Amino acid sequence: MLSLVACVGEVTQSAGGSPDGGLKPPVDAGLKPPPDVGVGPPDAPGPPPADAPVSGDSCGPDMIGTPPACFTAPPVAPESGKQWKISFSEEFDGTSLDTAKLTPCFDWNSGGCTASFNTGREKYMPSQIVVSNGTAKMIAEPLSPPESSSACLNGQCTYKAGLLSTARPKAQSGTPYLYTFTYGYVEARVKFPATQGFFTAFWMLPADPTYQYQWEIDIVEILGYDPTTIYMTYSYGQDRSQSHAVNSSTGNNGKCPVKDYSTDWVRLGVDWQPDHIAWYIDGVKCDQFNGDSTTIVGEPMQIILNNMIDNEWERRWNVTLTDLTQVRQTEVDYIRVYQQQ
Ligand SMILES: [Ca+2]
Repeated sequence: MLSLVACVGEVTQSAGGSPDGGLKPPVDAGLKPPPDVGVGPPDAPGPPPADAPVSGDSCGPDMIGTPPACFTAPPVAPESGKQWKISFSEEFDGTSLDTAKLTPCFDWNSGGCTASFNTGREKYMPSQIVVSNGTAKMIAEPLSPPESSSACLNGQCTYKAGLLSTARPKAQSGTPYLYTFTYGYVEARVKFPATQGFFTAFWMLPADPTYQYQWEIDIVEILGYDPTTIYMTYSYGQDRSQSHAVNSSTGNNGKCPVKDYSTDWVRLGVDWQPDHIAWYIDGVKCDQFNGDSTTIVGEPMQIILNNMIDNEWERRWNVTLTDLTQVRQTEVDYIRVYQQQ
């Protein structure tokens, strides 16, 4: 289990039902812009080929939306009589973070933008999010001088890192969540760093200001030393005391391939519905947890994508940084939520 320590007060959260608890996001040094799988093309230069329709009213196969706003369809068909609709989409097409959609701070951000958890090395800072060329870069790099904090390893934050979430930008001021949803398919397309000590997490918690989280959906948790194992976990029940882990061990991704996912862009998604939660990597279904209203969370959730450095899980497994000067980034092409209507 993960211990989340807020900057303010000693709000301890168990953030992870994973067998080892580790929650945290990565950084990747990917330097080339990704082909964007989703949104339609920018202004088309020049006329279309003679045999192409001058104007289309359809996004084409395996896509949803209305041109030019076309998005890759979820890897699962909607229920009979329903359609997938985009409910949330951040494509990072601008030149800076759109703070109306995402905040670079944790939900539990009283006392500053950043609270860390798992007592890793990282302090989250807005400066560590860079948006350009259609992607967001979440940059993890040494923090100099270090800053004292009970939320960091040995009381000292020695790294600064990036986080993106749909949480409340300023919890103390009572600002609302930027976005929450109940049921749907959520997906991010990312490139994460395969470097020992860096950790990438894409996950969801209830949008509950009391912090009394009963549920947690870990879409993925990735330890940088092993880019082939993508941990997928659902925690539920009283205080998240019960869990369903897709992975039985390292080198196991349920029904999804075990391979180095850090070498290219990867689509990471979860389909959360009233009677099941299913995990997908690059559109391939890895596993499904079946349940009902007593075991499947039915309240609004927030989305979090973040990096950790030498978190508790990595320390326990002795897979921590080998070089305290390393700079890595996790790159994000988009974060989307689709819902059935
Ligand atoms: Ca993009």
